[in-house]
Amino acid sequence: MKSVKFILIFALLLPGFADAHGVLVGSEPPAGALLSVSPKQLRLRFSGAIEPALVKLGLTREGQPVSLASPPVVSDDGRWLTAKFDILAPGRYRVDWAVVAKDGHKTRGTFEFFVGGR
Ligand SMILES: [Cu+2]
Repeated sequence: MKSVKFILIFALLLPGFADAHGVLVGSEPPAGALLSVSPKQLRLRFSGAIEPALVKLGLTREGQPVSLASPPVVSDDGRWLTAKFDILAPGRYRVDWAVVAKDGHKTRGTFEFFVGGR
């Protein structure tokens, strides 16, 4: 009986956590990746649908902004954010993202990946 109570409380404290919020659940390339060749695009996967009009995505190389080939695109289901860019020179890249989930929650984060090793 105790364990049932615990599960119920847990469920109430985290209503739809995995579904509703714009939590980053993965990316291509993944955080910390060491890539031997330039990726053609960057994809971010979110736990819930995000608002396409409120996406902020920045890419920098060694602190210098890298321009995207076109504005980032949000998939029809709202869970993928894709940005394309030209060939990336070797270096350390940092991705800064900020999104608003369909339920209004704002999330943001940052991660790095490396092209051409370190
Ligand atoms: Cu939410």
